[in-house]
Amino acid sequence: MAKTTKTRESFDKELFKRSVLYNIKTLYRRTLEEATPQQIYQAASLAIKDQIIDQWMDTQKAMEEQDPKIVYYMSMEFLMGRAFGNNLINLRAYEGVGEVMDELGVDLNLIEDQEPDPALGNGGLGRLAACFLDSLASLNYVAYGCGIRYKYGMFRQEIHDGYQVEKPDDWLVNGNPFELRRQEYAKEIKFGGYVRMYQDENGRTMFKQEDYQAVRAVPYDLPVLGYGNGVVDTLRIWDAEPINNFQLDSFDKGDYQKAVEQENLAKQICEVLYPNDNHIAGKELRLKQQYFFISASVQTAVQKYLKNHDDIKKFYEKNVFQLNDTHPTVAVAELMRVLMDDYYLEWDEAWDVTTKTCCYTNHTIMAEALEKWPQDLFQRLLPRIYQIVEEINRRFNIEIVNRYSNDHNASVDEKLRKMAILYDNQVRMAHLAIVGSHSVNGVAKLHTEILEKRELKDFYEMMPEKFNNKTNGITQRRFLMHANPLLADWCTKKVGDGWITDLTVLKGLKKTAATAKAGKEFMAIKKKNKERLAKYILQHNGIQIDPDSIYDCQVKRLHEYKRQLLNILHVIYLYDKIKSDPKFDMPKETFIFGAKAAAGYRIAKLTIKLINSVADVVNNDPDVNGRIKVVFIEDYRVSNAELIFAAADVSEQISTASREASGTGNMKMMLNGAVTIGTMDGANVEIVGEVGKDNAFIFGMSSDEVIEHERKNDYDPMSIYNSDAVIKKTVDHLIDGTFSKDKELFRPLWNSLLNTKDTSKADTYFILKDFHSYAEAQSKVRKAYEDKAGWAKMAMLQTACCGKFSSDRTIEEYVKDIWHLDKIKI
Ligand code: 26W
Repeated sequence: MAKTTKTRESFDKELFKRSVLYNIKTLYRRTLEEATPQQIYQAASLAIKDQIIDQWMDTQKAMEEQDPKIVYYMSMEFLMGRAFGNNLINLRAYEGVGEVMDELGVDLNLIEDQEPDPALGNGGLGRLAACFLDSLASLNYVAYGCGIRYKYGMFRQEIHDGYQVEKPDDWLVNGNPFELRRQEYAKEIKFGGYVRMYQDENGRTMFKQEDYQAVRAVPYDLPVLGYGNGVVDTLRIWDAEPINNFQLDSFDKGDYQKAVEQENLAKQICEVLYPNDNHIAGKELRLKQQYFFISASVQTAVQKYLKNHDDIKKFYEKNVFQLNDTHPTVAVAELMRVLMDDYYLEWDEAWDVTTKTCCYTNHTIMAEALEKWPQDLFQRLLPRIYQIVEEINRRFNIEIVNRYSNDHNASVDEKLRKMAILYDNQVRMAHLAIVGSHSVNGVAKLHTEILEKRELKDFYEMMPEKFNNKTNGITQRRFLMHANPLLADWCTKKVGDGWITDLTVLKGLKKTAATAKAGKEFMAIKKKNKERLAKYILQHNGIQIDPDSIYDCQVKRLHEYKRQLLNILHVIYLYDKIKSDPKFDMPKETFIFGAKAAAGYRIAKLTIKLINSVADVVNNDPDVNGRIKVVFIEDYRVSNAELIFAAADVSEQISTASREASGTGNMKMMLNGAVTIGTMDGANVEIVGEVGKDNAFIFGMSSDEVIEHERKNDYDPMSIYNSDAVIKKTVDHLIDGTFSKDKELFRPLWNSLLNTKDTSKADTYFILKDFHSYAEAQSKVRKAYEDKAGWAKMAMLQTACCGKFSSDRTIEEYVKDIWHLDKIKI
């Protein structure tokens, strides 16, 4: 750790050391020698927090003086990952703290490992939110992340006999040293009851929710540090508490039942993150979670604004709400409610403010992820909000009628059917989000195109001005500086440290990439990172892998559309090749998987079992002779992801074209010098655009081809199976006992490819169709890897060309096109 993490001059090592020792003493009545690593971690965190608080207060002061516009990033998920190391990096104190720990005889890595991963998110959408906060603070913007303080985050995954077992993620057992409870900002949130209408003394019609159940929303603030700029933004996550503690006399008043109910409601709301990714469960509790954190956040934003502004009609000039997918969409109606019921705006005035404040990002086209709520449930839980949604819908329907009744090319009925917010006894959240926002964006060029041309075509035609693309990005501070300090230092040595705040600086490496010497250095670093991962895998999985083998990595949520099954079928195919031709020559290759499956997703869980079963057979077959190895890394999460990205040679991005909205793991691997094998899907398209098609291994159908097959409904995997002996043999290994004594065990996977009962449900993700093209791309990868110098050059080019994929670039685009924020000066 040399140049890159060089500590700022103002960091006072002696003061920090004293502070750690003092904290150990006052918190635990212990000396350093007596303290556990967890206690040292807590003590060191508090010492860091002390420094953060000063900057946090300075940021608040600057905000009050400069009155910049603020973005509220509203999201049910923030997959922050560990804060300790990241805070040290952004404080520019990582190296200094490392030295202090050395002097104390403490291993900094061991201390970092004491922190549980805050995993308040499922996958891509939640991690994107975390990268965005890092970039916002680093670029001097004032931002609030608004979310939920789940007691249990994403479950911990254990593998028992090859199967996923979910264990609760009790991330708060030892407390969270970085958080601040702000009970003075608590808000009341109301559910249920009915709406009473009456005239007030000024003759205004008023709407009042009565006979409701209430909970108290209490915010906890987490600091979000900008890199080296003294800015500290806030992630505000809400916890639920009972409104009034159990009062004995409520029993006498006949309120006993209600008191119990309210208490239970408060206990439930923030209990656990829904572990579904790209699939709705449609549970009432989830809608409660949504309204809970949105109502609290909207009330807060309005009150904060009115502290130093008097015209609520100009709220949008100083505030913008970004809705992270449809999950926070009740914000549209909640803001309307607050503006009308609490601040007496007329409908049109409130609507003007609301639509100018709200913006919506779509993150998926997967039909099963589209949020729709049963109308009666929505109405029962949120009676006033429902009234407002009804009125938004009524007015929007009139707009549709006005717009299309004289249009001979359009049928008004069809437009209403396709676009109404309330339809078929459902509340369609995406439609509410689009109608209530002034900006609708997709997360990669291809994805936005698909939204405009297909998924949201009618909306695009009616309001094209709202639509725009914002290709996702990732933060280089976490995914290069923290994840891969060796490579970070190497980059700094070659092109200076400007890349830390401007990733395009890395394009300076292109010249470097041409030299053999640089290639050797680059691959030597890769090797070190591969050894680090091998050590982790040996410790956690008990499997020995060879750091000289190709590390082929697919780490992401387990989902059929992401096609982990295609990957493992290809391994099975290679295994067959080796078995039938003992001399089959290939470079050693390790296939690394990491993935959590939603707890109720049967096929996904069975895929995990299959990967582990294939690993058992392949890894222990003497005929294989170490040529291929398969590893499933347990409990994939941000902290071990960092180790994997740094060590990857090959980045598997093999979703069925059109299905992966963007992907961000693809960018993290690229940044660390992994070469992509992938389909032309999501941001892969743009990755190829940057690195050039000769420096990526692209295969499979295009998104147009996929969509065309679906339209014509003419894909027949059975005919492929019957006419292609290789595919038949490979697929039949699922049911011939090769990987399980119970031949029926993997039958559901076989059926998912070749559903004989309902052919329209066979191989919906085109695995067999893309199989040969994938196998061929894999064989090209092996060939390319054998040319050591050529590979080194290609790997370096990945790092050199990934400037576009910094979340700093993404955030600047949001600011310029949508948010129009002001930078603050500290
Ligand atoms: C209601 C259940 C549910 C939960 C999560 C539905 C949908 C989601 C997310 C929108 C799924 C998600 O994380 N999507 C991913 O978003 C990333 C960030 O934009 C993209 O890079 C991924 O391609 C996309 O799958």
